[in-house]
Amino acid sequence: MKKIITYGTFDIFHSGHLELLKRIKELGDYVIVGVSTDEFNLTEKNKISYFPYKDRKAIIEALKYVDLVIPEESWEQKIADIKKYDIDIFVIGNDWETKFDYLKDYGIEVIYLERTPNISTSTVKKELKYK
Ligand code: C2G
Repeated sequence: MKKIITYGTFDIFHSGHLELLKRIKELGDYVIVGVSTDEFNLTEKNKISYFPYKDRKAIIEALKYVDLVIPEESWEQKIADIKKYDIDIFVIGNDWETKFDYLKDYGIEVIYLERTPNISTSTVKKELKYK
């Protein structure tokens, strides 16, 4: 069974997120998503999500492409997660191209998938005039 992991905030869930998770599922059998906690967003990504962690988690858990959701609480947890969940592939959008190449040192594949063009949470927020 090929196990895949990815991480993200997934705030104001949109088709770009869905397309990513759909393509991730096509790469393997079991998909784990680390959803960034509100604390991690604030302290490490300097962003406040519109929806709180529990709601963002519930949406991702409901997707047929996702098998397990875990909290993303630190940048460093990826290595422990790869070992804990016996991960084969790490996948993320190519806005992160090269940033996670170091994970190859832990015997896994690292794949960057093309971001879906013309949609982003920040644009949605701007268009809805959300500060
Ligand atoms: N994404 C995409 N296409 C878009 C928007 C987002 O493919 N139009 C992808 C991103 O590349 C990412 C995932 O959807 O792989 C989640 O996006 P974000 O919630 O913005 O995640 P981010 O803030 O980049 O957090 O440790 C990794 C970080 O937690 C990633």
